[in-house]
Amino acid sequence: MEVLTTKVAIIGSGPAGLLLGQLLYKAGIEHIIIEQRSADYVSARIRAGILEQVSVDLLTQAGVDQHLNQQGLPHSGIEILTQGIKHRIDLTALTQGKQVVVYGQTELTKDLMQARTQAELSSFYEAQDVQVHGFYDMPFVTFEHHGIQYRVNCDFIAGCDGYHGVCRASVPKENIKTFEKVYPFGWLGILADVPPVAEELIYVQSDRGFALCSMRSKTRSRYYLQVPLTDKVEDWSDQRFWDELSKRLDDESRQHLVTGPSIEKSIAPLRSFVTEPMRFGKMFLAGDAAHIVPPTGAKGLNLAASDIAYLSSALIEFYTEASAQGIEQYSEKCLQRVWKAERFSWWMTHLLHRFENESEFDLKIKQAELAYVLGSVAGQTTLAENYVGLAYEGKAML
Ligand code: FAS
Ligand code: PHB
Repeated sequence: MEVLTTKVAIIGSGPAGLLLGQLLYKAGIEHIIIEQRSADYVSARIRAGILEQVSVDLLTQAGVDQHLNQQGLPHSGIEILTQGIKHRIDLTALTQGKQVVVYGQTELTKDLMQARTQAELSSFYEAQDVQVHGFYDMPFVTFEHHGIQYRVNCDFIAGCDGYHGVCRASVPKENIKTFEKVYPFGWLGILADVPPVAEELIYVQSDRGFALCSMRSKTRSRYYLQVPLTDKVEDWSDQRFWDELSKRLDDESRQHLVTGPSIEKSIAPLRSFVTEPMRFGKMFLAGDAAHIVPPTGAKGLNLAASDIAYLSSALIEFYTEASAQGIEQYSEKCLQRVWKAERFSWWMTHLLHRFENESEFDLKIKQAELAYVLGSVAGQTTLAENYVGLAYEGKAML
């Protein structure tokens, strides 16, 4: 058994784990990342695409914004298509100058991994049988790597291991409460090297179901269709995808739609999920390990970033100012922002998707709600300020 010692053991090398590692490194705080998958697998995952301004600011603070500044696409508005008509939400005008940046999570992960390699920081990829122990008093992590058993003694464990990770699962049931809503449909996503159908994202509410027209660059597009949970990705040829997307679009967008072979196609289930609290003694949960949102509000990756803003700030404060205030407040501060993002993501999903058991009355009310939001400055403002990202509560990294 190889025994290692560090200050913070980070479980998971997704955006949350990598960003925490980068911020701790910048503050000179020793840590290790332990990841079950290979580095190639992690860096190839295709997921989110929208960064809130506060997330961009945090990445700048972490010193990994060079590629983002060159390749990221600032967007000052989004379109909502309903009943054949597109309504632009002027995000920047409605939020006193804020915007979002279109930048793929895949690129962000590569930027963080590259920074980590350049700094020659300690990461264990393809770690097997990762287990967390003693997190209420003397934390340590065990795992196997290339046939060698390891034990990592640490001051703190950061559970950045996603929804299916080991950290949350290791908390005694009596110490944790979870809240969950599973949606009766999924998102079929396609990535294709074709120019986007429009300059800005189009969120589509149609009788045939939700669709989303997004992008990764001016030559690479990302599209989603709401599909029944019973669908399998092999049920969907590229042609069937393009035909269905086209049916959900308005005439103008349909004419501009450029189709082509998919380079990735997958179906993601949709759920709302929150863990309370997010700290268990000397173990913290951050990102998808603690919460999941339906991607309709583009909040998943951004919530991981805000958790890490609080957690990195708390750990830096602990080691540089010998203060445990940030640590004590971590869970409460994160959950205030998490629940507001959960609400917004639930609201956008409810408003824009078709639900099987909706009555005609339900549909009329939903249409009236959407008409009010799109037709009122107050309604548009509430959508805009949530979409660009609410301010961080209290002291965070920024
Ligand atoms: P992640 O899940 O990204 O990373 C967790 C890491 O921990 C993984 O690398 C995993 O291999 C590792 N791990 C798990 N168990 C482990 C163990 N026992 N030991 C060691 N390592 C372990 N968000 C959006 O905003 N927009 C989107 O369009 C969008 N699409 C998505 C599509 C899919 C299919 C999924 C699953 C999520 C999507 N999300 C989207 C949300 C996504 O972007 C997450 O919010 C983001 O990846 C969160 O990052 P992490 O918290 O780091 O979790
Ligand atoms: C994406 O580009 O992957 C994306 C954009 C906005 C969303 C969800 C996903 O709300």
